[in-house]
Amino acid sequence: MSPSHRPQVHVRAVFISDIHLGTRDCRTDLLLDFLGSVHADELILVGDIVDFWSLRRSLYWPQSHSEVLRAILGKTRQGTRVIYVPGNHDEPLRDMCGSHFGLLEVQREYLHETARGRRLLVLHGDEFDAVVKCNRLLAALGSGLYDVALALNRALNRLRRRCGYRYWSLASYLKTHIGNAMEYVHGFEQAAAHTARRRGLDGVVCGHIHRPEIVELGGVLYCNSGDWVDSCSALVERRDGELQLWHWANAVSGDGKLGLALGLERAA
Ligand SMILES: [Mn+2]
Repeated sequence: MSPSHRPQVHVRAVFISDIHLGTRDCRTDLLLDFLGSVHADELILVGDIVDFWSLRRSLYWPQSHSEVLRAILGKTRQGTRVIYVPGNHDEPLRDMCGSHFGLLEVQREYLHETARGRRLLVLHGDEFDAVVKCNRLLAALGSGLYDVALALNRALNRLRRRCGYRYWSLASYLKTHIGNAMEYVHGFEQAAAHTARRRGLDGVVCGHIHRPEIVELGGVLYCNSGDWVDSCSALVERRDGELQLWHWANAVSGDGKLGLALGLERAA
């Protein structure tokens, strides 16, 4: 069935980040499937949607990347309010913060209130890099390794797909199994939670580190919507105000699709 003719799950809000359109790593197939399956009152783009850095190095823009932008803009025609919070890879758009284009608006950061009255600060998260990456050498080493891991991941998954196995992320495996990467993640989460706490809010929603999460940290909620390179995840607020992480690679591989459609999946 084409996405436009499929019944959609209706949710209150969808947060997605780190799509990285303009790179080869972006999983547009899964993202288009997700966007076609979900109707949200609000769609909040939490940065690194278009990767201007990568586009500046080399122009890579297949048809499917235009289709993603069209699907997002198409949401506004279905009455979805779209809020675009640019990240560091789509930094040029930060000049447009405060602009409105019909139901699409660009914001430097955004305050989202859930149906249960939780007030969440939404920002991409590169704001915390200065705090977290005090060791510049480690940061440089880390991003170099990350590129190698992504390339390996791509090759491995091509092979796995050909052999009929389901998508598996080497990058996220490495990130949870390397001590320094975990230290970075921990530092990032603490910095984000601290910011929400200091502003007297109930929580924070970010992207940037490509690591989906919902966790309570020192009295505030830390949420990360993940990415569409590895984890292919979205943070979703259901109509009853419950926040969940939806992992779309698992959902389409067959073992979670029905549960997602019925809204029966457990909270993350
Ligand atoms: Mn980023």
